Amino acid sequence: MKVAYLGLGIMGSGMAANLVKAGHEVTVWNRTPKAPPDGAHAADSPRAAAAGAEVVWICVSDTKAVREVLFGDQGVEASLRPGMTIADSSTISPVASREFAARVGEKGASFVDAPMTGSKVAAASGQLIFIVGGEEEIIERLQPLFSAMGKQVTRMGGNGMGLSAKLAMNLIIALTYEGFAEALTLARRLGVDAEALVPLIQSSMVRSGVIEYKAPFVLGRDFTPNFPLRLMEKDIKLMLEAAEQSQVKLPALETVEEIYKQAHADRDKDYAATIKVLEGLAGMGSEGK
Ligand code: NA7
Repeated sequence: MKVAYLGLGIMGSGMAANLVKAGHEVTVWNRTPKAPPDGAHAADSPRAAAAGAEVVWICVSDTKAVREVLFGDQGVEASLRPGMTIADSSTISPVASREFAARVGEKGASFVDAPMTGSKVAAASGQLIFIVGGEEEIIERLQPLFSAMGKQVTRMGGNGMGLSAKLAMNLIIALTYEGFAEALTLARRLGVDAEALVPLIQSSMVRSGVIEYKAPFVLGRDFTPNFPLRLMEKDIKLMLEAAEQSQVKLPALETVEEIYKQAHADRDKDYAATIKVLEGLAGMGSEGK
């Protein structure tokens, strides 16, 4: 398929490269000029990348960025044609996403929200899980692209429903990691050997994929961003905004948001670095001891 891929960040670079590897004709654009993946063309604006594309795939930071890429001065909108499809893998507001779908629809183009779960490693290895909202027939047409980038596609309903489900999933990730970080901090303060605690956790009913993935990085004090803290903080804001709109109270998440605010200096590190706030409050040193 002829695809425009917009946004070559941590996730987008691997995803675009996998589309090329699967034989699709890919034109990429990134706000800060960047070398395209081998075999892809580069365009100098979203509008130029989208010209002539059957599908425009977006993966940028936040709601504002998606709005700019779609409807800004050099946005995709000017290149929209009936029959074109926009797939957005950015984690943004479900309400805004539905608004974007409606505006794109006025030009006869289709829109699906296709956020994903999986790390930088899953993006690079084509093992993402897509959580999708939009018309079934359109999602079916995108199947060759989903297969190139991921291992699973789950449709959650109409426009915005992929994002709504994704926010719920990330809520669990944020709280699970916070639970692990608090437990580890307390255990260390009590003199428990962290290297022995992690296998114990993973052999019991407390085990979790989040802990399995994050524990080696935390024990190795490696906070290189797989999922940057600033993006999880953005997602927490989206969850709390969605909760307010639907009269839901999320007291634990409100508390976790405070930890993220205190971790501001580490915003470009992995969200696992929020453990440093807890260690600081416990009077522990920079090595978590
Ligand atoms: P990264 O690695 O922070 O990459 C973000 C991308 O978004 C990167 O290409 C940015 O371009 C781009 N960006 C940011 N702001 C804008 C604006 N205003 N206009 C155009 N492009 C912009 O994020 P990830 O790849 O980890 O994650 C992407 C999404 O998937 C995010 O919603 C996650 O929550 C899930 P830059 O290189 O800075 O010029």
